[in-house]
Amino acid sequence: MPKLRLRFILGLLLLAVAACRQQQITSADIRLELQASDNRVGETTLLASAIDRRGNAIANPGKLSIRGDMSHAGMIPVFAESDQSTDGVFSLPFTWTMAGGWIVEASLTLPNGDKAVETFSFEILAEAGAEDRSNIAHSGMGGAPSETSAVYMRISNRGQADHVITSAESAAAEQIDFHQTVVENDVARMDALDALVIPAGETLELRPGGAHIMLSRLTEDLRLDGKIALQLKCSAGELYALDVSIAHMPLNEPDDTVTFGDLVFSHRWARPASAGGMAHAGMPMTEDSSG
Ligand SMILES: [Cu+2]
Repeated sequence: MPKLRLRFILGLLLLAVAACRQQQITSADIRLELQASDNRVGETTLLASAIDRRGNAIANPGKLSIRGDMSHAGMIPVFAESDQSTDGVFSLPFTWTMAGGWIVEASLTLPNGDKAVETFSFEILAEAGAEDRSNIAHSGMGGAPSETSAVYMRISNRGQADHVITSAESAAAEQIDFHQTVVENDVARMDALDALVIPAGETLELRPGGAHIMLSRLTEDLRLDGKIALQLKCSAGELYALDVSIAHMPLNEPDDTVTFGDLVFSHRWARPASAGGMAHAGMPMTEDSSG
């Protein structure tokens, strides 16, 4: 039967393709594995390997880059990199800088230039005996990887009196808080701030690893290159309506300066995030999240 013969030839072809691929590994042939030696705040060793289709670690698979981000968006990412593996296992020193949910992205660049990228989530516990160091409620922090974001900006006070911003609102998030990242003994934690104070004649810079405006329980996706509206309220009762650009990192010299009385707002940006997660279930679709 010609049909059977055709199948036989196809089978041979597939075998030949598979044989070729084992010599020239591509990202489609492998999956990445990642383990941490310790899941408490502090130093750890990440063990990573590239596994072939038969379940074996591939020797010298290429160069591995690691990026660790906290689900809590105000934190500075932690990086690690290595092109040295032993019996196919990379061993990378890494630091969990804070307790909470982490997303670790492992990116392997193969010798042929192909990239294999996978993400892993970790739940990191506080150091032994230090469980109550953070005064932030962790309710919104452990869920889906990106259901929080943080807003950063510069606020300059050109006046003679201090200004105090007491609250913030946005249609993009159900909960908005002011946070301050504090690093103590090489370990970062979050403290809640009652208000943002801009002393007379000074500039307050909200930045990753410092003070920031935390957006929790997002109601819409914060898409790269998009904008959200944010309203800040001053202790004197004034409202400052601002737009905030969605970006991965600080924008260089943006032309977004807005002045309200003594206060000058500029360099406003927030990290991309998706509403996702359980909190979003049953929410009406917005124009932005329909795509
Ligand atoms: Cu925060």
